[in-house]
Amino acid sequence: MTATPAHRICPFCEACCGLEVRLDDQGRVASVRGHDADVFSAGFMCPKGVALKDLQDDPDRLRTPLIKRNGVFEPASWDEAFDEIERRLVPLREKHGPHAVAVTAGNPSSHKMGLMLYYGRLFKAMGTRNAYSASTLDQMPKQLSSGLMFGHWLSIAVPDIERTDWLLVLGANPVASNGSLWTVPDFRGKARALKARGGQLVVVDPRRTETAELADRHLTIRPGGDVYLLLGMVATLFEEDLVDLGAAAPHVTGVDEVRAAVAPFPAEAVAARCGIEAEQIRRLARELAAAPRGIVYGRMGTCAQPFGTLCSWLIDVLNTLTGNLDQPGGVMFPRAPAFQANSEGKPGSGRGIVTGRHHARVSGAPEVFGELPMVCLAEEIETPGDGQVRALITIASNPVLSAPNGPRLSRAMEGLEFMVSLDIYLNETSRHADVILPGLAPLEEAHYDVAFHQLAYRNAARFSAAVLPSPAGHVPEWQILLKLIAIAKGLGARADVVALDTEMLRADLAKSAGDQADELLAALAPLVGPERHLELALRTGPYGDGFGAKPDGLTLAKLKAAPSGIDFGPLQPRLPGLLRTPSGKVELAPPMLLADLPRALADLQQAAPEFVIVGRRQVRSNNSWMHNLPTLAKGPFRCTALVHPSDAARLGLVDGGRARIARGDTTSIDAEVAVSDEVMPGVISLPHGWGHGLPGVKLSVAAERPGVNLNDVLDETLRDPLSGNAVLGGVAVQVAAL
Ligand SMILES: Nc1nc2c(c(=O)[nH]1)N[C@H]1C(S)=C(S)[C@@H](COP(=O)(O)OP(=O)(O)OC[C@H]3O[C@@H](n4cnc5c(=O)[nH]c(N)nc54)[C@H](O)[C@@H]3O)O[C@H]1N2
Ligand SMILES: Nc1nc2c(c(=O)[nH]1)N[C@H]1C(S)=C(S)[C@@H](COP(=O)(O)OP(=O)(O)OC[C@H]3O[C@@H](n4cnc5c(=O)[nH]c(N)nc54)[C@H](O)[C@@H]3O)O[C@H]1N2
Ligand code: SF4
Ligand SMILES: [Mo]
Repeated sequence: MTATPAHRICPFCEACCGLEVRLDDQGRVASVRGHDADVFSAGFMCPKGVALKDLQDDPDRLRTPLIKRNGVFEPASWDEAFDEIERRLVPLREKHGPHAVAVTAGNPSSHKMGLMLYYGRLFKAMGTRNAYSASTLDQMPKQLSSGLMFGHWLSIAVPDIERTDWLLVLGANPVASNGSLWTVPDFRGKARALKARGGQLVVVDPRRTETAELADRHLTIRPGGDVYLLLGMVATLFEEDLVDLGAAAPHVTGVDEVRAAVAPFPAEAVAARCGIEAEQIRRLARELAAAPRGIVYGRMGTCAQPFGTLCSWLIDVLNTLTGNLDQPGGVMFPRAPAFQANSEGKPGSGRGIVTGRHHARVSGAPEVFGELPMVCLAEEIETPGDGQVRALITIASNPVLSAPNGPRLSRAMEGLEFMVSLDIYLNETSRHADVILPGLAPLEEAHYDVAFHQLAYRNAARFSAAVLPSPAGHVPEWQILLKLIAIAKGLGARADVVALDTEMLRADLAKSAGDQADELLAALAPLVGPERHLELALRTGPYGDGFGAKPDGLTLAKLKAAPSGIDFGPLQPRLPGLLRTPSGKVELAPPMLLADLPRALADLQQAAPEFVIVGRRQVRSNNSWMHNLPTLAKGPFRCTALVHPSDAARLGLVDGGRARIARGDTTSIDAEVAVSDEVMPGVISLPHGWGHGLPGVKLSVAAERPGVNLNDVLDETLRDPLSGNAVLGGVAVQVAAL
């Protein structure tokens, strides 16, 4: 075993734990553990981090490109694969135009530096309106509400958990998920510290989750009821004269509009619909207002529902109205060392954001943050006519399992003229591809977390060098993306992509730095690719050396010399400099959101569905793709449907038996039942990302216990109309014993 461990930021979830990797004498991974000295995660890790070893060693992980010939995948050289793509994609684009090629980017795209820094460039080079990502299965509502309120899609306020006194967690399960839109390794430890100093943790969730187990109080809520709970809380603040904006007051506009808008939603009017008594709703509002420092935090459960954007907005309205916006112990804006878009440009105001610059051809859904809703992809492929999608490029994306109505997407993909998957597995989605291009394993590449330091509980920077050498000739993902960019630009599959990268950067710099572009480019030499972007971002970032202007400032070399990372301290208030709204204020009452309230009021008059399904994240699982790693796959079967004992009795379901879960007459799945009062009556809970039993998939470990795909019974016609986000919970189903 090697004496000195290597350090690697875990690429699997948003917590970004610093890990310590030891190799054996043959250069194979011997052990993975938490890196105690890591300035950000202090030794914390979860079982998934250990699975880095399994991922490295997984014989099913693809090591060479595959080309499908006569329906059979054959290994191919990189040149053959890129040539094939050029041969088939170029004429297709010439004939049908750029919108005929759709591109999807999935979750791991934000966890690998090479993908994160280049997939947006591919979207742009393709010039297609058919750009899709996991964002519209996930967090687009929060990005939209934050963009409207603060002026930038990435100005997301995160809980300052270490200094708060009261934390309401709504529709999130950070003990299992390790946090989302909130980079917070060891949530459990931080929650315990909150309680130890006399603070309170309150959880609102249809299920008594691992996080609820830790809470001082757990309230169950009817799935989809959050918008009403939140409106009732905001209304209570006004009715009971509890509004006090504190230090943010001079920077906020729209308080009176919010007061008027929430008046039709007093706690008593919304209580039945969310299944929380009016007195409890009022109590939550009072406690938040009374806490010296308090926070409302919401995540997947509040985003992936028909009123996702309203929920996301109301959460920040509550934080703002109680003086907890941009204050220690409230929700605050990180200032990441690199790539933090809202640290760039003129501080204090900007252009704000817009949506609907174009619309989906079939549904008319508005473009949001440059993307169309993932739930619209299938119909864009199926529906003939001008602008029909005929080719697809998936980047670390498995929508057949991760998007509602996977079977429909599968059928649509079969009808494509051409499909390319950048993926490390032959799985439920990539099996439909004509060419699969595998990325390097995480340990074979350097990493800086581009995305998640922008959402972190504390300001810090870490860099991981590659732990293992990359196999000879393997093209790294940033170069794969550049190859596709070269093909899109007509430069051909054999283009020198490193030179292309330099030319693209030179063009960017000419826009941002004018005359100094060449000088900057020279200063960045000899770096290329992602590390060159990183060096530029660090040095021009908020802690950077400004290329010599601040000699003590940060450079990539300094970061590399600090294997445990560099800490920049707790979050600091950033108003008003952070704002990029045209008004230069926090827009508490964006017209687009107020205009959506009548829809909520109309829905309030409807009866809630009797029996609904929700998802369930589990510690040993990560979305759709880690069930092939033995260390995670072992143990009890986890793709079980939780039902409350009262529902089980009513429906004749027994623990360990099977249930048919159906939506209407056409779609159903059969799942193993686990009877438990963990879930509230009227709700069935099934994890997502399973269903590996499809033909043509090469996942030998996952295939042993494939589970069923929750998304097979979800409804792709449901979405939050503002953000386009899919509805992944609270969907009405019929359940029967088998
Ligand atoms: N019902 C329901 N559905 C959900 C959710 C839910 O809560 N309920 N959650 C949603 C959310 S939040 C998200 S983010 C999405 C996630 O859904 P997706 O964005 O589809 O992401 P994953 O399911 O993680 O699949 C990742 C894909 O990337 C591949 N991959 C893994 N590592 C690499 C790599 O290093 N390089 C490349 N090129 N490929 C790689 C995997 O093999 C897999 O094909 O699922 C969504 N779907
Ligand atoms: N172990 C593990 N970690 C992960 C992932 C994983 O798959 N496995 N995925 C990663 C990804 S991509 C993401 S986006 C994050 C997500 O991180 P979180 O949002 O923290 O994770 P979820 O478990 O989806 O939490 C959603 C919670 O909402 C509840 N819920 C469902 N419907 C409703 C509702 O209508 N109202 C309310 N109030 N609650 C509701 C569910 O019971 C669940 O407990 O996790 C990340 N981390
Ligand atoms: S919590 Fe997330 S980042 Fe940390 S070890 Fe687990 S998967 Fe990796
Ligand atoms: Mo996600």
